[in-house]
Amino acid sequence: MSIKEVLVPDIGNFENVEVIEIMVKVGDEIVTDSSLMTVESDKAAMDIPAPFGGTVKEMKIKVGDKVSSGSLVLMLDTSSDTTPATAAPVVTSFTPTATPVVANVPPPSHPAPEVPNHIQPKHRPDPIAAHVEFVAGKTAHASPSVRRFARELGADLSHIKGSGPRGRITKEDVQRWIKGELAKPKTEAMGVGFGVLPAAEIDFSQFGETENQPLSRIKKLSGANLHRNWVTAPHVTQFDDADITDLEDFRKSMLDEAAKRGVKLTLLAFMMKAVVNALRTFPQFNASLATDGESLILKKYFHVGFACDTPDGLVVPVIRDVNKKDVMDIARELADLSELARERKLKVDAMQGGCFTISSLGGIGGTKFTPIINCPEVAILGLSRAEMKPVWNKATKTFEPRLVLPLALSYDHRVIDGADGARFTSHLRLMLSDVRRLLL
Ligand code: CAO
Repeated sequence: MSIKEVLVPDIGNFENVEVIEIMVKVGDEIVTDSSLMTVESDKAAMDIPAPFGGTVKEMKIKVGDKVSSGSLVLMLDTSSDTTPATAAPVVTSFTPTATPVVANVPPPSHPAPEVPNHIQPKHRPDPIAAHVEFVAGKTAHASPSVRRFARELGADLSHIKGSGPRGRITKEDVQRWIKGELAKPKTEAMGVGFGVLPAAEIDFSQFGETENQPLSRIKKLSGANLHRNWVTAPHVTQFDDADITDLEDFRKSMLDEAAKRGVKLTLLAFMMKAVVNALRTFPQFNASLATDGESLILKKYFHVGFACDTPDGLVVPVIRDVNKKDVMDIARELADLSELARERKLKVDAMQGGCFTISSLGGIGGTKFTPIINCPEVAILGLSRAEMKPVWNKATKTFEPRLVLPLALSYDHRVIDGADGARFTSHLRLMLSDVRRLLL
């Protein structure tokens, strides 16, 4: 066994300063630079670090004691210490390993604190640091360990009222403050940032068997983008129903001819044409908000993306110049791009340059959903499953069975007003109900 004395290092002009916190107790295993205790004068608090590691054998001080340079702190058994000492461990005449530094330099508008001459105001991490924080003309006193604790939890000491001697902030004060902040209504926290709580870390295996399945690259990428789009663009979703009975009859009548040309003529190809017609009529939908938020960049081209479900996740291939293509060409391209996407052969440029996106879940099912805008586009159209429904015919005063397609238009409310959202879907309804207009 090798027992050594640990003394208070040279703390300059600080004489008879009070021990306000002790971080170790008999039996503790400590390493070089572990915080042993905090002393506080009427001007500053400072941490006293361990000059070397070992096992605490005996404490020679207690909270409230007054100490000066050279005071005996504790007895340490250093035989188990493997950590390098920060200075030669001369036990009886211990030389401090680091010069105490002022961690928080006051802003120029406030008077400089009186600090011992040899304490240089420079920023450096502990181990020995004087801690006086000048906030709005007053000092916030807290020991380095409390300060560290507050920093780890993101607590701002300038907002915390100390309940310790001379208004010193204690760990309990920090905990109380954090609890208070968490209990505040979320809207208040939304003032700065999003005030979102970190996700709770839960070990689900405590409830039953689990398996960890890594997310695909596409899922990780699209997830991050969807999250950003969801929180940055204020979404509104406008719902509408389009009568596509005649359109569907027409599509079916064209299926054989399309098949002869090697094309599967789907509803989505017609939707692309209807969307381009609506984009021409409402140019603010074919736009992106400039990054400074000061202007709208209107696009004179009509590239339309479509959400494509692949085994690896969602991708959005883009069909270029839809306005210059007929439904057969569009249908062919839709099939080709979907196949490439599902075979993971889609090139990056085939997913770039979109002006507007269509997300169709019609082939799968569901009555309604609210799509997330594919920013920097400003709107997206969701299609759900078309169904036969009784629709009132004003002329004949009867209900007629009609094929009704549910539309859901999500738009960025910074760019598009609610009235325009409703006009856009009404226009789509009109286009889709009259195939002649659509193909003009
Ligand atoms: N209502 C009723 N039936 C519909 C329909 C609708 N709105 N849309 C498509 N269908 C039918 C088609 O007519 C087709 O029927 P047949 O096989 O009898 O001809 C069947 O559903 C399958 O269509 P499809 O899905 O193969 O073709 P599509 O052109 O409609 O869609 C694509 C292509 C790529 C959009 C689709 O395959 C897909 O991936 N959809 C998922 C998109 C997605 O995940 N969106 C969610 C994004 S938000 O997370």
